[in-house]
Amino acid sequence: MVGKPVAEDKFSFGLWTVGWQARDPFGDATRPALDAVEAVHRLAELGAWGVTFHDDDLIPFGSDDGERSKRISRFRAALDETGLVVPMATTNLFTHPVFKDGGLTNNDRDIRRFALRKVMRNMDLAAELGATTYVLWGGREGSETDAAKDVRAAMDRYREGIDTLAQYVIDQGYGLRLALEPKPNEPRGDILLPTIGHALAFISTLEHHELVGVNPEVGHEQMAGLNFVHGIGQALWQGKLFHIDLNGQHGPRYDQDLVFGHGDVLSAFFLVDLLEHGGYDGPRHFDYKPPRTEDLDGVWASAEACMRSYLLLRERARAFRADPRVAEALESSRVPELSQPTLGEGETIADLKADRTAFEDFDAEAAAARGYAYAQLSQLAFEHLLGAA
Ligand SMILES: [Mn+2]
Repeated sequence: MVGKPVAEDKFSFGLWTVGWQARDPFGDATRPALDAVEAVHRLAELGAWGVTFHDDDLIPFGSDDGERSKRISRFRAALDETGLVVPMATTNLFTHPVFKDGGLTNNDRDIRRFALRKVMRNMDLAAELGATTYVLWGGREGSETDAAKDVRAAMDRYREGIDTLAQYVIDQGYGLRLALEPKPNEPRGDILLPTIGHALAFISTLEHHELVGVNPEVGHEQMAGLNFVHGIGQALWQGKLFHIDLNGQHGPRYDQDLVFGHGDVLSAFFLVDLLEHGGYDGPRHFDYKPPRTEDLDGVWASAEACMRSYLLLRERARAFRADPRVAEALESSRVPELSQPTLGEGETIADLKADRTAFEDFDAEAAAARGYAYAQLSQLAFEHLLGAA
């Protein structure tokens, strides 16, 4: 049985998740606006540890300085009262019509400069509130026609933008790392840096690449038909999993932002197993949308469901790892053997070429006949997931 979430679980939610009023391209809002202070209190009561925000979630676009400081003070007071932390913050470079062609890669130079300033201003607030990760989701960085965007120039500007922001963090002495969030499409027809792989390749070209990692979202990779667990595995391997957005998705279609686990549940099981046993100790951040059908009670039920789904999957993953039959099955599948280097210690290429057992005397037919026993291993995982093992 799993208990109530505790701070050590590091569950965090975006203000825009529980605060989503459920406006979609076809329909109006189905829920009233939710006050950020109320959100902080309710999340704390449910056992969340952290809250995250876009600048405009907290301070409406265009607010004057007085309004701005009033909103920040109220938010701060709610954090102090509840003990909730702000592990991450991000910028809204997509809602206002000025960003209809993007922020950092907009064809209009003055809009790119405005976007940089908007990010910097919210980085100041993020640092002030103790955040350690700054997410950049370039939802409007992209195009609907390939005639509109010189992708090579756009990548130059994207790099210039991220390099400038990383330099700003260094100059200000902020304890922030930047995390890029890939998404293949929606709202743009095609979005730049569409997958974890694209983002990792881009990051390797940055001046301050050590300060920049990724914030992958379950549904975003699954929209592209990709294996999220493999993407997270590679991000971890490259030391680039700075943050993660957990939610649910049913394969390639619009971005569903379902409750965590309420999509591809088998993938969610292996994801939690990887996060828990793969050395990730960052926030377990939920970036989902309470279904449009729900009233406010349903909003809180869905937030609770995200955390409970994670805890249930964590319990199942732990049972899977602790089961001696699983250890045996992993051995039968030679999973641990993959951790053994292919060349021996000190072995040279000449040694490999001289090793007749590696090639000339290698019995490919016999090796090809070996079964991997993955069917048995896979079923054990499935049974643990269902609590049947
Ligand atoms: Mn999403």
